Amino acid sequence: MASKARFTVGSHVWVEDADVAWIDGLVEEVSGDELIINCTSGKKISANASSVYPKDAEVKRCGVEDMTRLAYLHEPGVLQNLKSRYGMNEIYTYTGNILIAVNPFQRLPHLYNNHMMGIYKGAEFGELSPHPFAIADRAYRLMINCGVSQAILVSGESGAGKTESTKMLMQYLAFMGGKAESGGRSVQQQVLESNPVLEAFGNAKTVRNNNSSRFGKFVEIQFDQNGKISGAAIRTYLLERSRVCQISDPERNYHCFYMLCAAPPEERERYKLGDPASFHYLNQSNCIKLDGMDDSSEYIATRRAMDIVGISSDEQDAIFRVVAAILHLGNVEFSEGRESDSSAPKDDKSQFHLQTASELFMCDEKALEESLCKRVMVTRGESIVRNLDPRAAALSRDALARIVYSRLFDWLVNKINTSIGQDPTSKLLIGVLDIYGFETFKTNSFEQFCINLTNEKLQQHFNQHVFKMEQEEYTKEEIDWSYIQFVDNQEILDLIEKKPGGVISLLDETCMLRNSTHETFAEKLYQNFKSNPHFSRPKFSRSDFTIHHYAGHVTYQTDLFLDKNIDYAVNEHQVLLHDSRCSFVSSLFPPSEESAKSTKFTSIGSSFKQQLQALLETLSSTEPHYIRCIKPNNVLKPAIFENSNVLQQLRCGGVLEAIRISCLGYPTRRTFDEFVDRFGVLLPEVLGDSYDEVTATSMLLEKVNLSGYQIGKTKVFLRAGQMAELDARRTEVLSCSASKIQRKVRSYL
Ligand code: AD9
Ligand code: MG
Repeated sequence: MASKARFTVGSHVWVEDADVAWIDGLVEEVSGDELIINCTSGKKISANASSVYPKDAEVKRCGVEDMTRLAYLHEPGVLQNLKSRYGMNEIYTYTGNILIAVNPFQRLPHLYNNHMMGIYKGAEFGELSPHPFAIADRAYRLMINCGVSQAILVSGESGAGKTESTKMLMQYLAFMGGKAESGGRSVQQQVLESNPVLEAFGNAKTVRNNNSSRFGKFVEIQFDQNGKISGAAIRTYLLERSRVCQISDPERNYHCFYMLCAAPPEERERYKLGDPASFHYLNQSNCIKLDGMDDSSEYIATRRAMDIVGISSDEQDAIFRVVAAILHLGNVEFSEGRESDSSAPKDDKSQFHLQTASELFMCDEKALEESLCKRVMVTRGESIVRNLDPRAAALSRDALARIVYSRLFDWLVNKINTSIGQDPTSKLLIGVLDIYGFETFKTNSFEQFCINLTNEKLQQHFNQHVFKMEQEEYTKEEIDWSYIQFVDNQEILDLIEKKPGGVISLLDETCMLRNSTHETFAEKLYQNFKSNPHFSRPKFSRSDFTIHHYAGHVTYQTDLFLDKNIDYAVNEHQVLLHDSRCSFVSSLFPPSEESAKSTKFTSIGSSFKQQLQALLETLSSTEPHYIRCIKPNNVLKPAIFENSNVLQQLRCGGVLEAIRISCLGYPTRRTFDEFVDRFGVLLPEVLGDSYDEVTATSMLLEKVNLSGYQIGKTKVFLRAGQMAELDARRTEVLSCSASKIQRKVRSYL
């Protein structure tokens, strides 16, 4: 967004500042392109006009509800608007049809009660303050009136408020589409109660969010012809498996583990559970308790939610038995066995936990031990049993814990889906997507790679849509828009997912080759993408690679890419649990064709890519709506708004890109009325009744010698910078007449 504005002495401006991103002030001197700016903070800054933006001196302190109402649609203007609104607890703002939600980090219950839902019901979009209910209402109405399926895409970084917003959307849709049923479990209730169940098993405390969803989710709510909810389907994406066995301080494992340790005494006894800090999978971090979360009441609430979504009490018992078994499994340690390079449970304590785990899994204790400490290798039709050393046995134990947990999670999702039921006749649906935002950390691994691929794809979808909406507005106003260039990130997507030849394909190829390492993988990437402008090899690195994503450059560490991409249940584990006397456990490990060959490889990257493809296909058949969640600070506290942090998120969420696309066209739109009101001083004769609004507007624009603008049917459309040009003229005229008046006053004195 290059600044094209003309500045004069007295112009209100924004100028870049290293500390707070943008700082406002008045132009004091102009010499060519160099400006001296007297900032409101007291600083005097000299800056080139190209890094200075005009500031709308007339904008109200409370800001505007829709960014497109800003006279200047640029970074500092957008930021200032969000900030002043946030200061007044106005956490929602529109940018056209996009809702920006800034996390308040405090409960604002008056915003979300039934009374509020009633107010938003059927209200014209834009008539009431920006709100997720307004987005849900518009989606619902469009679906009913136009018979088109809708999708609401919620995005933002971890802790920004996606899941909270998603829950509000679902609450509103249940309110609109609920059937008045007496007794029993209504579909809408089941849909709502699926949230606490999935959160218990899929959410955890992280450094970024005390209730972080460790999976992506797309909830598809189906409606019948009368607009009533008739079914629902939940799709989940990439649960973070590593957390089950490995956590770092001060994070926690999945909530369900702590809940179960705080269950009523008889249940704890049944599962031989005690202090959570006595379990290896939980005590790797010092954080056991969470402020504001009572694990024992959460346990009861989760059980109740499970009842509602249709999980029988037998099934619930089996689920928690498996959760407990995983905790015990984690406490089995290994030491050197009798034979060299073999392993065995380290001591009585480990033996006890092994035995308890086998009881809870309802499998044979000896078989469990063998599945952890031995591997069967099949070479040329012959099976050879190989011992695992203590380190390898511990890895095998963790692999078992991870696969059981991820199968358990998938089971829950499937169960909820079958229990709520699908409506095969439904042609109308509203999908709500709550999926991880763009991530870039100090070290970025396979998870960040998949997450950023998701965002790259959603960004493409977003750009296409924003572009389309712009076009529609121009068509409606019957103005010419043909020269807007479309920006696309297809090349980055090709780099990642093209088959063959993209990063994922090359990763799969490497995984299938014997003796390959992350270094051979990295080498392959370097060779293939030497001249790709979206790829680079960091200096001095032997195995890292950098992708130039739309939201910035991210360097990935390949070390664990191969391991993390390979998805299979070790044959010994598969056989062991399939043979469990508990039908629930056995059903988590159905026999599969692959299980015969011990390590048949399926690629997580490729299957994730396919899942994303399917998601985008669904999305493309819907009318999308966007909510961009913003986390205003990293200390998770109310009333702190960090400029640079917010800007970075606006960039990653594509908000600035949307604004950029809009700036390529006609970012400023004013009804003729408003326009003549503001700029009438430039040509006072248009202020009377002699001219109609359209003529008055055209006369004003001619007077200032602007070109390239468009006169629509109800509005005037200005190119970027033209509003500033008009304002500069206005400032001149006003200050000129002010000094004339002063001179007159002085002459009277
Ligand atoms: V993550 O990617 O799953 O780690 P989310 O989902 O974006 O993340 P979440 O919705 O869980 O974030 O919000 C984080 C916390 O912010 C919540 O636990 C609330 O304490 C807080 N929050 C978010 N939105 C609101 C709100 N509208 N009102 C009050 C909120 N508190
Ligand atoms: Mg979440």
